[in-house]
Order: sequence, then structure tokens, then C-alpha cells
Amino acid sequence: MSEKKLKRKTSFTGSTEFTNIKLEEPMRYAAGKLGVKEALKHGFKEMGIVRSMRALLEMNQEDGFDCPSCAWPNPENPSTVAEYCENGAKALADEATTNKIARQFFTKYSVEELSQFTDYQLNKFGRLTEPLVLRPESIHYEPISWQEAYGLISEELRSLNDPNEAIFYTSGRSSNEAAYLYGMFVRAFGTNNMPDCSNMCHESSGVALSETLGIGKGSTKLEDLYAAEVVLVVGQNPGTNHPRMLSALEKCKQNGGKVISINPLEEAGLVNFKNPQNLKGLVGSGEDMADIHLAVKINQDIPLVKLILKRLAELDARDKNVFDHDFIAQYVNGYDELLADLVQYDEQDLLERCGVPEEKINETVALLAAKEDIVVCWAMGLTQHENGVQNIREFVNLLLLKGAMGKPNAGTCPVRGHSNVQGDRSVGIMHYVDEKLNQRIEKHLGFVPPAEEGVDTVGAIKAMYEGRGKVFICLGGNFLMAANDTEYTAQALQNCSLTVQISTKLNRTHLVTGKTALILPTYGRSEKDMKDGKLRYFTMEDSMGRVRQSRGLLKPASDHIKSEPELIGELAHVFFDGKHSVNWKAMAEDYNLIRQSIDKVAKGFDNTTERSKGVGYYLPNNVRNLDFSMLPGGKAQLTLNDLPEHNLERDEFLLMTIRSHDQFNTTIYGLDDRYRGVYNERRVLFMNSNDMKSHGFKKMDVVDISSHYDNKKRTAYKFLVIPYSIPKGNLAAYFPETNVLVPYNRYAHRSKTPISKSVKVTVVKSE
Ligand SMILES: Nc1nc2c(c(=O)[nH]1)N[C@H]1C(S)=C(S)[C@@H](COP(=O)(O)OP(=O)(O)OC[C@H]3O[C@@H](n4cnc5c(=O)[nH]c(N)nc54)[C@H](O)[C@@H]3O)O[C@H]1N2
Ligand SMILES: Nc1nc2c(c(=O)[nH]1)N[C@H]1C(S)=C(S)[C@@H](COP(=O)(O)OP(=O)(O)OC[C@H]3O[C@@H](n4cnc5c(=O)[nH]c(N)nc54)[C@H](O)[C@@H]3O)O[C@H]1N2
Ligand SMILES: [Mo]
Repeated sequence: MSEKKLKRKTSFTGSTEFTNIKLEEPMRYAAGKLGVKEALKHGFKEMGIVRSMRALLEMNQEDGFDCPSCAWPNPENPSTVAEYCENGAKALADEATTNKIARQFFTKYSVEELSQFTDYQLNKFGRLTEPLVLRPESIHYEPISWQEAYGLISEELRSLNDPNEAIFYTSGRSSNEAAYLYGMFVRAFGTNNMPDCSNMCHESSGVALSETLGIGKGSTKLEDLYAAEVVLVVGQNPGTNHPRMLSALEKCKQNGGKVISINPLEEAGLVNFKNPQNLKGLVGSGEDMADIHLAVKINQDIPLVKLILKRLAELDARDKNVFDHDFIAQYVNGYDELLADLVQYDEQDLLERCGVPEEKINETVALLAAKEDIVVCWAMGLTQHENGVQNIREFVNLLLLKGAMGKPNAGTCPVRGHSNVQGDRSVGIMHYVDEKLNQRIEKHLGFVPPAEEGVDTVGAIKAMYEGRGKVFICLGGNFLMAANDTEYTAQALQNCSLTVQISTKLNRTHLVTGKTALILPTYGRSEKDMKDGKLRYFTMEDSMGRVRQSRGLLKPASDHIKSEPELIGELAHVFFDGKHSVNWKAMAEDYNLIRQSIDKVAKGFDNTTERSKGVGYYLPNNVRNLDFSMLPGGKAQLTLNDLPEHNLERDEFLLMTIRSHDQFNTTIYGLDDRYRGVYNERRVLFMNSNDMKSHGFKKMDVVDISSHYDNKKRTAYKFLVIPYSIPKGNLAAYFPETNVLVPYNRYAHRSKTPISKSVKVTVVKSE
């Protein structure tokens, strides 16, 4: 029998049945932090009353655990009441669910059968409770001991011709300790093949900020948002994805600050906001969070900013006080070139491209001209385009011209996704080579790390597809559904000899696998990690660069699962047969040893065990000290960025793939998108009602969406058309259902972030 015929018949999309949609008007407001009572409602169903009460009271508190949802920082003094949001409560309930997958489950269902379930249904089965193996000829997972699993992986790794035939992915939920141990094991094994979720997320921010400001992270602290004069929220939906950020914006407004939202959609929470924890929010109609909403067309942020800069430059030419000339003279490179470049653009053309009404531009220009303390926040609406890096550089231009950098209440704020995605990078999860890091590894860990750049997510998919990547190990995440071009990625995974998932819950990447597959179940953030009667804890780095401790408190889902550092350390110990310059086993047991090692090897970490206590400590950040010595001329860089061109044909739209209110990335908590007024259905396509008319679509028409890159038709079948307030020519639909449309070889220049927010598509009625 040929290799191909042996392949399991697993579905990489799951069912496309509709689930009984209900529509309402989109909501005008969103809540930030959540009252205890409401949050408990989410917990009770999944976790039971006692577990919910205990866990929610400890979430984001000083001696508690870090919320497993987003990376928004906790305030220095968390309020005595709840410091969490609705979606944090959902994330916790999802992780700490009392639903468990028992041994008989995999006897009952084959992987082929399981793959017919939707992602929502797969997640609902609950927590994984013991290590499992899917053997080459089998279609059923079966139990395997930890030792046997380590042995199997080690043998497979040793059998490779070249360490670069193995690829090690990381999702951003892992602690600093787990990620560090993993990253160092991968290097000791001999490769830099470390793609991570960041490649699909904020990589464009990292690239843009590094080259303009000398550090790939943001410069603001939470308090800076409170007192800023203007906060721009660009390409970001905080009401759903970072709800606690709304509390910070509310504080800003109470202090007299203004909020500008730049988004094709009027996202709830930016338009109007209710804080359930203050009386006004509960009884009144809430606050309008955004003072100005700029409904930019998808991927037309650069024309918008250029237009604003042009107008500001005109005012500055007259008054000489709109830009910060002292700051520019001392700290900034490229001023004359930027001004000369702006002159060539036609204002009317820019206006038409961005699609924003002129009076809104005027309002924005007047506000920005008069203010100095400006913060720009952004997320996926800027990073996930072909020109993602340039998008961000253009906003950096604005901040630098205004001197809004390296001082209180001003600066950059890329709002990170996964709760420890920033920390994972800081402790060494990256596919590129950092020579200084390599020198420290050699000095302190006693081995020579590889000097050759590894693959990122795009490179990993291609390598596996082409047979160059043979073993694929994932520390968390759901690679198949998170990555683009689902069909291609599925084939890539199936070409592997071994795929390994270290995870908490079942997902589709466990079902579309290599010849042999392993599931290694691990603790969630909220679980108590005990060793010899002592509680162990982790550290995380939040979106603003602060390192803090996190300790779980709930009884783990099973006695047969292991913490991430423990299983990584044990695997490394087995792989090296106990003979290596690093004592992996000791670190697997005692996380203080890992932290001591991080202090020596990772940049900026220092006395972490002590300093991460309580409110924690900030990692060094050169922008906060206005130190640009690492950049050309020792200065921050203004940059020239091109206008994006999409050249849409009459039947083409630009589609953004976004999150609903009831999901965390590929984990689907529920089928509602309450703020957008959609209930019990995810297969929806948001369309401008004029486009519906001109293209002959009616509300609830069933359509297929196709992209046509490289003469290949990729289709996402069966979506319901919903009229929505979205710019003409633009569409929105949820990820991961629409990932099939995003070609694997279309990504942002230089950061290689897939173009999840500007996919050119056509739409036709389903047959
Ligand atoms: N509850 C919950 N929380 C999460 C997540 C989750 O799935 N659920 N995911 C986490 C992760 S990993 C991440 S990265 C973040 C993601 O957080 P977001 O970036 O807020 O997530 P998206 O849903 O991708 O929303 C993108 C936003 O950008 C807008 N947008 C799209 N294209 C453009 C454009 O061209 N220009 C502008 N100006 N705006 C545009 C969209 O309308 C939308 O409001 O959230 C994190 N937090
Ligand atoms: N089309 C499109 N695609 C996108 C995006 C988009 O906007 N549009 N967004 C992109 C972005 S921003 C990101 S960050 C990626 C996300 O990509 P990933 O990080 O790969 O995906 P997640 O859905 O967050 O991963 C969920 C899985 O992680 C596991 N898990 C949860 N908690 C833990 C834990 O504590 N430890 C371990 N070991 N495992 C755990 C569970 O098994 C769960 O099924 O997706 C990207 N893909
Ligand atoms: Mo992300």
C-alpha cells in the first residue's frame, strides 16, 4: 500500500452545518471588568460553584494566578474586588472545567470520527487526562506511559539526519520557566526551528519597533494610559479581546483625556462603555469611549495617517509648535526626508483611499495639533496585512513628530494577545539568532547553540509540506487551525513522521497528524503545581514588560498530567540520557533553578525569584530612557512608507478574519457574538448593505467565499450574509473558519505575518 493510502481520513474543517442563527441589533456598549456575580455565571456551568468562587477571587491578585486570557497588565494595586473581565472568566471556566476526557473516549471515537465534530464541540469534551499515542496504522489514540512517550520522541529525534528536520512550535500561554527550558532544550538539540504564535500575531510590531525605536516591545506602562491626553486605539477590539483595557481608557477619560478609535467597525466598548463596577455604568447609559471614531477602510491606515501628518505639517509650518522640534533635533533621524515625502501626496486622493469623512479628519488634526501626551495602542488590525510593518512605522512617525516618546503618558502600546507571548520571546523563543544570547548560553549553559536561523510559522509549514520537516512538537496552541491555508497546512502536518501536542484540551491539531502522534496533557495556569509538599509557581511578562509571579490553586484535572517545565525537563533528561552540561532533571523539579538560569542568560532578567514578588518588576526598556544608541546615528528613525494598493476588481472584496466575542483564538467557548448582535452561529459574513444591493445579495443568503491567489481557488463554504455597518468593499468573517482562504505564501514583508486582515475574495451564492 502506498504511503498516501495509509493516510487517515480526517476532516480539517469539521461540520459546516448551520446552528440556528438569531440576529439582534449590535450592542452599543461593552463592559470592562466584570462584577463577581456575572462572572460566576460562566464559571458555575463549567467548573462548579466552589471551584469558581475560589478561582475567580484569586485571578490577577498578587498571590493568585495570572489570567489565562490576554496579556493586558494588572494594575499595581489590584482592587480588592474582582480584577477580571467576562472573557477572562470564560477563559478560566474553559480551562478549569470539570468535564474530562476519560480513557474510554478514544476507544469509542476514532480520530476520523472526532474530526467530524466542530471546534466548538471538540473543546467541550473537556480536559485531557493522560498521555496518549496514535500509532502508525491506527485510527484510535491509546494510553502510553510518560517514560515511553519520552523514549519515543527521543528515538525519533535521534533518527533524524539533521536537527533541522525537527520543528518546535510555541503558543503564548506558557510560563517564562516552561518556555525557557523548552527553548534551551531545542538549542541543545541543535536547531533554531522555533516558530511561535507571535509570527502570526505581533511579529510586524516587533520588526517595526525594533528598527525605528530599538526594542521590539511597547514603551508605555499602564499608568501612562490613565494620564495621556490622547489615546488612539487602532485596529483593535478591546471590548472583546482586552476588556480590562476599557477600565484604563475610562480612567483616561475621567482625567480629561480623549480617545480616538480607528477601525472599519464601530466595535462595542469603543463606541460606548459600561463599567459594571461603578454606579454610573450600572444605572446610566455608560460613557462614549471614543470621542472620535474614524471608520477607515481595511488596510487604508497609511493614507489616513499620511493625511493627518500632512495637515499637521501645514499647521506646524505656520505656527512652529505642532511638532516637537527640540525632541526631533535631539532624538530623531529623517525629519527632512519625511516632510519632503509628504508633499508629494494629494490630499483628495488620501481622503478617498481611507474613506473617512473629512470633518472627522479635521477634528482629529485639531486635537492632535493641540496635544503632546499621546499613546497609540494597536493589535491585529495593523499587523496582519502585507504592509503590516509599514502600518506600524507610520504610527511611530506620528508619535516621534509629536515628541510623544520616552516621557510619562505617551508612547507605543502594541496590545499583546496571549497572556505570556511577550515573556516567551524575552526568555528565548525565537527562530532568529541573537548572537549575544548565544554567547551567554555558551558561557552559562556550557553548550554551543546553533548559529543558523530557523523557520518561523510560514517556513515551518513549507518545510513540513516539502518533507524537510519531519518531527513537529507543539508547546500549546492549535497549529492547524491557527495557521493559514488550512488544506496546505493539514497536508504539511500529515507529511510528518511524528507530531506531538503538549496541551490542555482537545483540538483539531490532535486529529490531523503525522504518522505517529502524541498528546502530552499538561496543567493549566489555574492549577496547583505541587512538588514534595511545596507549591511551585511561575512568572509571566505582561504586555507592558512587567514580570510577575503566578500560582495556581485548583486541584489539577488529573493525577496523570504534568506541568510544562516538568515534562520538558524530563524529556530533555531522557533525550540526553542524563549526560549533558545542563541538569535538566533538577530544573524540572525546582523552578527556582530555572529562574536563576534565566537571570544569567535572558536579557534584562535579574534576581527574578525575589523581584517578581508582589507587583513584580519591569524589564529594561531603552525607549523609556530615550536611549537610541543601538540605531543608526544613535537616533530614533522616521520612515517613508508606501500607500497600499489592492486593485480590486468589481466582484472582489477585501475580507478581514476576526474574533467573535465567544472565542479565544481557535478555542470556541460559545456560538454567540453578543456585541455584534449575532447569536448561535459562527458561519456569518458581515457585508455593507449597499454592496449587498449592488451584488444581488439578501440578508441570510447562503454564500461561498473564495480567494484566487496564484490561480488557485480556495473556498470557505456556506456562510450567511449579514448586513452590517462596515465600509463598502470590505467584509468581515470569523477565524478560524475562514483560514482556508488565506494563502500560506502571502504575508507581511519582513515579519512574515499572514495577511489575515486583507484577503482578496469573491462571494457567490452557494449551489
Ligand atoms: N476573548 C478573547 N481575547 C483575546 C483573544 C481572543 O480570541 N478572545 N485573542 C488574543 C490574541 S492572541 C490577540 S492577538 C488579541 C487580538 O485582538 P484584536 O486585534 O482586537 O483581535 P481581532 O478580532 O483580530 O480584531 C482586529 C480588529 O481590527 C480591526 N481591523 C481589521 N482590519 C483593520 C485595518 O486594516 N485597519 C484598522 N484600523 N482596523 C482593522 C477589526 O475591525 C477588529 O476590530 O486578542 C487577545 N485576546
Ligand atoms: N485567519 C486568522 N488566523 C489567525 C488569526 C487571525 O486573526 N485570523 N490570529 C492569529 C493569532 S494573533 C494567534 S496568536 C494565533 C493563535 O494560535 P495558537 O496559540 O496556536 O492557538 P490557540 O487557539 O490560542 O491555542 C489553543 C490551544 O492551546 C492549548 N492550551 C491552552 N492552554 C494551555 C496551556 O496552558 N498550556 C498548553 N501547553 N496548552 C494550552 C489548548 O489545547 C487549546 O486547544 O492564531 C493566528 N491565526
Ligand atoms: Mo495573537
